[in-house]
Amino acid sequence: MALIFKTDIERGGAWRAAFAKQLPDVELRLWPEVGAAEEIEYAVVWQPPAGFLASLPNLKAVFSIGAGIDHLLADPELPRGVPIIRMVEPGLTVGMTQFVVMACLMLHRSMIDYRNQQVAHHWEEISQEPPENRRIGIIGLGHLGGEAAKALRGFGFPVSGWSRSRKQIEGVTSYAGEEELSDFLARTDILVSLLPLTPQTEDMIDAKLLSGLPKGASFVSAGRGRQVVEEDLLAALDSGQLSGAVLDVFREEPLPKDSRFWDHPRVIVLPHVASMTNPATAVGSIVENIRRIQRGEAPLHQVDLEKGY
Ligand code: NDP
Ligand code: OXD
Repeated sequence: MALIFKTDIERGGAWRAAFAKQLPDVELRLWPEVGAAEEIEYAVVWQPPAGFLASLPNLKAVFSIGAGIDHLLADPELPRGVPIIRMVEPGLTVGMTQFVVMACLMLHRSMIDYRNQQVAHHWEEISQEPPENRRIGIIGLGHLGGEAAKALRGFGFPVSGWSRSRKQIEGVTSYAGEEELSDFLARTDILVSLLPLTPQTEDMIDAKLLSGLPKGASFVSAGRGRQVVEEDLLAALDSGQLSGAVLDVFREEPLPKDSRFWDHPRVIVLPHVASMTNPATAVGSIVENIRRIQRGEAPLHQVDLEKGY
């Protein structure tokens, strides 16, 4: 029995060490050293080449190294009968909570204005709203969104979230479904996107959605770039409908050198680093699922291919 993993070269060593410790009975192979394809039962991958997974005839599960699985669905030959498991692991969750808290605090505490003042060598105090006047809304109140929401509550912000199904998170107002989207937007001063990329969420953050926010609201983009109509976002920033944005994901990555986002005075650009899977903590989640599969039990966090996440 073998497990193949495909990750960036720098982190390959960390993955191998963590697997060797926790999964001694399984032979580890680091892509592109595939060896005998029929021996591979598990694949742990990020952006595998199209057709690679289909070339493994005895695959029992595919583990995404990231929370998003759009990189797998992009493969037209993805074997549909094999369970796809998205990444849910403590390191990735903590990292995203930190990122969302950091971005919301930067927007709440006028850090974009202070950065611009620093560039201009300008010293001026900006009046500060208390947290209870800054309503934060998380679009995509799933695993990562829910944990971030709880942390934001701790700072005294009124927090709400929007998802397909209703959530019960103490102190967090849950809005669900298309019919509640406009009410959710109307009470949101900082919108945080943590949606997965699906046909329904692609291009969802457009001029119409942004115009549903109160004038001067701000935006944190940490889901996927293709959810955002970038021209509409720029227009909202130019007109003052949005007062600022912290952007971690883009339609094209790396962000092209000539993108207007780089020099926009109301924008902070980050190179898709909101959170990363930590091999040391992720391997435990993968091993737990392999053991479940070996016992004939259903794996945790299996992707629903109909829903696309
Ligand atoms: P989950 O599947 O736990 O959460 C997704 C949430 O989005 C769910 O609440 C779901 O609703 C909601 N949702 C999906 N489609 C719709 C829709 N059409 N309308 C309304 N709500 C919808 O995923 P995670 O929280 O683990 O991850 C979310 C995303 O974050 C990932 O898919 C990835 O794209 C992104 N990500 C980005 C990172 C970065 O570094 N920038 C790092 C990690 C993740 P419901 O609960 O009702 O099903
Ligand atoms: C993820 C990511 O989906 O890093 O985990 O974007």
